[in-house]
Amino acid sequence: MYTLYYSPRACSLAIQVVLRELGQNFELVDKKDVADFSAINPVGNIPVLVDETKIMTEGVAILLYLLHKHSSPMLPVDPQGYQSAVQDMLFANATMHPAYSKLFFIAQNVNDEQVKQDMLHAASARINQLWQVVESRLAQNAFLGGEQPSVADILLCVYSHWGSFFAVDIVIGKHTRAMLSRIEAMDSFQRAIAAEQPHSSAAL
Ligand SMILES: N[C@@H](CCC(=O)N[C@@H](CS)C(=O)NCC(=O)O)C(=O)O
Repeated sequence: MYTLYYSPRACSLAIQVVLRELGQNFELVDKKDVADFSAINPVGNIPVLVDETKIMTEGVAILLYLLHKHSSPMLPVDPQGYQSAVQDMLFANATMHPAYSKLFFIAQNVNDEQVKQDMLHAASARINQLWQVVESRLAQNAFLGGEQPSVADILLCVYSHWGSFFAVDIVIGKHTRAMLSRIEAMDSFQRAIAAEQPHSSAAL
């Protein structure tokens, strides 16, 4: 039995989707309901996954742990397939996620409205450049990993919602929008979103 610490619609959503894809039971704990979250993760970030007594942080490390432990085809075992899957996960988690994180940082820390807007625009230009890279990858395949959803697609789908929190123009190409729609339609994704609602009675 796992415990997943999360915030609604944050990057922890991808961990929950993968837990569901792997058929695992888990308890969800909203970070805001924890009196002293720094005792769980001194960095202050979610996701945090607890497996029995083992406390795990950093999204990709958590995902790799789960995919290894439950022998998922979403993590190929052949060296080339493994490398590609991890590269795509890190593109999402270590390149796209930080690009979006800049929007949150600017919105929270820049007071001058014109400067804030200029910085948000610059940050969104970088995000759009990254979505173009995704778009060119998806010209041939339904998902980044091929014809089946990969963990990287799930991560990107979670991040793709964050642009709407800001007055920025995020441009996502048609192949990418089709991929994101397919991920959003997954039962695991829908159930994960429902379970994050306050006082949700959705079955975990
Ligand atoms: N490298 C970290 C980044 C995690 C991260 O930035 N999480 C954000 C939410 S998406 C966070 O916890 N922000 C602080 C907060 O929500 O209080 C990981 O992949 O786990």
